[in-house]
Amino acid sequence: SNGITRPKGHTVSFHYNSGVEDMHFGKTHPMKPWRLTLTKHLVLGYGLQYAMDTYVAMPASKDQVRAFHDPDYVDFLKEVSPQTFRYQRFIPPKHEGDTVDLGPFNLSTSPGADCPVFDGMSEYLFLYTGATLAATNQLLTGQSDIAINWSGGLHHAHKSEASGFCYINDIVLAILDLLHLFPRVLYIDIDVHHGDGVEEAFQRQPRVMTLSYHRYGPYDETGHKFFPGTGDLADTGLKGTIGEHFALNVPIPSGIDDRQYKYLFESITARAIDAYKPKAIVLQCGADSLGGDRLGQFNINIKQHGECVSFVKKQGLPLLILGGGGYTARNVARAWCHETALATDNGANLPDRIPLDLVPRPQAFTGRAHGDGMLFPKFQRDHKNDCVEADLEYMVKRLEW
Ligand code: ZL4
Ligand code: CA
Ligand code: ZN
Repeated sequence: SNGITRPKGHTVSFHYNSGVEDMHFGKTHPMKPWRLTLTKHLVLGYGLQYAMDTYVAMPASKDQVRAFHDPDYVDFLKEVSPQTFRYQRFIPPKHEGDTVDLGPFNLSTSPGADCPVFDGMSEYLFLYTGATLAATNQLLTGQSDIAINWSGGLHHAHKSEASGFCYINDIVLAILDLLHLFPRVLYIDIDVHHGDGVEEAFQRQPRVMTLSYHRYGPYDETGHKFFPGTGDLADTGLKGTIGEHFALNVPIPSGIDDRQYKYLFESITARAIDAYKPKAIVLQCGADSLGGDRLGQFNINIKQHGECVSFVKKQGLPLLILGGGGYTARNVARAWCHETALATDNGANLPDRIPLDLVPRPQAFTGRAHGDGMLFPKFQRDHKNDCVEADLEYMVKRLEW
């Protein structure tokens, strides 16, 4: 036996469609759907499918996506391809030093674009969204207590605009569905980037509290603001509306370590849950907050990233677990596999090495290609730690109410 068991007292479901894997945003674009292949193979390699219900996701329908997004934008996303994409109007670059030509809806076929139009893009978008909506439905029907979609969590997409590698905001769609049943939903975002799209969508809505932890500072080493440049401590929802005070932001300097992150995350999250008393939680688990990430600037280890998931799970509320960023693929797969194990109470059952006799065959799968099974790597490239302890303490104090 592999030692993997089903959790006692709760049901976990895993939602995925391998159709998302074959996509390429472009040769050197940091977003690699291939990381999802690695994650899937690690999860299967350890036998975690035996601990949960696994579902092949269907693509979302246009109607489902229209619950948040502009109908014209939805039509465009459904139809567009690199062959048919045209620059319909000139839109000046949004950021200084930005050389790419942008087309409609912040999309582009230029190689430097954050949100390129690529082959198979439409299929990819509606598949990751479909998986999130299927996971959400499991929570709504009570068939799952925890539902997981590692291909979702695309928190930057706006109502009628793509942004930061995100085209459809599956998180907003999920929360809108959850609001049909749950009076209050808490959204927690541990991606290294600010969850701006989700915050914006619910900035007037007291029934959703958004809480994002993210890299934030006046300027980074290159003289630019860390993307997307929003999420100040003082931003707490749209002033003058009933949504004010229902957005929380935890802006963090570069290089934060496990101990400091644990202190911030656990004290602030606990106070938010205590005060808000949510009836369901959506957790975006962006893995770009790990040390050694190609785009991130934190020094968090997989162990601490996973402890955030365990801390939220411990609250015993219906929980939707989503992916997000993560640009050093082997670490993304290690983290999300580890967190799948935590969700199913198998955290202690994963050996350091993948038991190779459990690897699905036939398969050109080796331990090496999919990470060496080392769950808690020591990261090589550390970021300079700019965290002033007094500032962290101040943030916790300020966010208490
Ligand atoms: C790339 O190498 O900060 C895109 C994007 C494409 C291919 C070759 C082109 C080289 C890094 C990023 C030129 C790249 C110029 N290629 C990219 C202001 C920017 C405009 C675009 O994790 N240039 C924009 C978005 C962020 C900006 C982060 C995080 C998503 C999430 C959830 C989104 N955008 C400056 C950068 C490359 C590229 C290399 C890149 N883009 C890094 N950071 C950004 O929160 C999924
Ligand atoms: Ca975040
Ligand atoms: Zn990110």
